Amino acid sequence: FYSECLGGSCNPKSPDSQPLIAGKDYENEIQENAVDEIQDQRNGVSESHNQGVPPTYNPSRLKKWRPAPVVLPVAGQAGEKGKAVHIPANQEDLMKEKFKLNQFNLLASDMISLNRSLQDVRLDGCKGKVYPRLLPTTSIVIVFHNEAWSTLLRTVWSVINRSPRALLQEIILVDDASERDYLGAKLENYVKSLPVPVYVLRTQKRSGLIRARLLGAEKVTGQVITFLDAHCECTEGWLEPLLARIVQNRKTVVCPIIDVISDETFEYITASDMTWGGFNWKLNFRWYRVSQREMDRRNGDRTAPLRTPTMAGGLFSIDKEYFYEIGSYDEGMDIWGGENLEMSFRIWQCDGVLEISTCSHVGHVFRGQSPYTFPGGAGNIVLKNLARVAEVWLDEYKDFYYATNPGARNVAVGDVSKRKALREQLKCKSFRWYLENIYPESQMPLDYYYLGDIRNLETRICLDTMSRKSGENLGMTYCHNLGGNQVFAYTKRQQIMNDDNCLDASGKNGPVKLVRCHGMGGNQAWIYDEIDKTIKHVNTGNCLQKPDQSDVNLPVLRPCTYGQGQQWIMESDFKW
Ligand code: LR7
Ligand code: MN
Repeated sequence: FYSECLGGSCNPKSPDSQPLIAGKDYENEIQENAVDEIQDQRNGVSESHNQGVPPTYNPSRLKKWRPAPVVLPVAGQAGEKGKAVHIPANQEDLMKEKFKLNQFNLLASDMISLNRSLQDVRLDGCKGKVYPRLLPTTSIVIVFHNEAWSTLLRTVWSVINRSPRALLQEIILVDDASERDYLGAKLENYVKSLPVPVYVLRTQKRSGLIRARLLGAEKVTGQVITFLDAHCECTEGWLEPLLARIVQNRKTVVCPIIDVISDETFEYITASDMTWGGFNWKLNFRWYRVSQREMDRRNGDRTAPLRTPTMAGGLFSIDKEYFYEIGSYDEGMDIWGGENLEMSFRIWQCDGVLEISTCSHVGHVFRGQSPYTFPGGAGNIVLKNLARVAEVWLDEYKDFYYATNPGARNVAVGDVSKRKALREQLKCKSFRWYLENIYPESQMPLDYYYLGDIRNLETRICLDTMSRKSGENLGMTYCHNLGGNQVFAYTKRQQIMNDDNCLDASGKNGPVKLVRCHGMGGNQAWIYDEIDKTIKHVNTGNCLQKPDQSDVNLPVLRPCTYGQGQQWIMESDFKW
């Protein structure tokens, strides 16, 4: 069932062969009473996002499965059970040298078995869950550019080792014009020896992960497409909960919890189940704490699937037909970035559901820096991809994107007419609807009076975040009219915010800090008086005032005098 080690690439101490699944392979078995089973599965499923009955699978296409066997640790082998690997001092130079190749500790990765064991990191409540006996098959699509051998093949082996065999249709590797020899013939030969069908496709030229995934998706013969990055490790029971959600509603797109594989030690570190995906004004994907609203919707059950406003993008399962129905990916996006938000907004706005299954855990090597080139420049490519997202999906809220990313106004977004037509054709809802219904906790304010710079009447200088982080002081500098750090929204909830930070004061005389917006008023509530032009802090009753002589860049809070030093202009004529 499992093949021998090949090509010298498997460590003799940790055989690349795993114990066989005893008994029968259910691969080709189709249940005759499948219809009844599906009906059973649907009972108790009342939480359709859509009105009425959720669209479900054609039951005759589902397969009976049994869990994959547990991968046992190998004594004496580095990194087993997900433990950290420490490099001896005398190999530190080599380690540093190798780190540069992929921006992770390649020396450590190469010491770990391709089949390393991991802990069962699931919540206890997950371990006892019973999933439908019939589930769809899935094809795994993994795209890569210059990926390391050990991380790529460990991803592949972790899929093979921890997926029910009957559900694993095939693994499709898409090489996006890598320049490393071992990813050529050696890889093709190696995969031939694997116990499941694994194919290697190649883009003709560097295409970026979005178009590479589209190429891979075209070849999928399973019913569900599961995308993974090329440096992942799937844990026990990762697949079943993903597929089970899709069976209940084929318009559900499901992500696992993405655990952290340390880029320094390759330690497997469990991520929080209380985190979901959001985004800031710059349209950077960000992890935020799950809202109380969503916890309540799940009746506090942390093992229940979590509705997430956005996804990280690399790891998810989607019904293949639905993938195309809903517009696959935007082919106009290059290299890296933005496609995850594009897909998240599209799913929610066009009547789908995006979830994190908190019972499914897959590790991913998070790294500090990208190891590869971005032909055309990383900044421009990402700005362009995100501008396409903003143009097609954000409606009037695209102003926030352009306001905080002055550079984005100068990039050529290309032709977005096809994507706009898709949005029309699918009769998708507005971004406002999304903010109101799916993401009320968003950092983009639903209603606001003003978006622009805030200028002191006396000194004519502008409030400025100075690129400071949450918890640091608000600053001021000369007005540059470009937005960015000088753009603020005055919201209906009385916040004055830049991106996800709000002006916040806790003492009578300040200082005024930038603090992550909490949306609860308190120290973050301000009243702008259009006649007096004062910005009054609600809690202290004091007014925002130009900086004292002592620190010319630090606005202060003082008793209101209504003088010019306390008057602020919220007027600008930027063209976002
Ligand atoms: O030109 C390229 N061609 C490729 O094939 C550039 C990249 N790639 C491959 C690359 O080899 C890798 O397998 O694409 C995959 C993703 O690139 P990474 O791993 O360098 O980037 P990342 O992990 O930061 O990517 C995250 O954001 C991307 C935005 O475009 C994608 O959505 C990735 O899939 C996504 N990864 C995850 O969601 C894992 C969790 C990270 C987070 C948060
Ligand atoms: Mn990645």
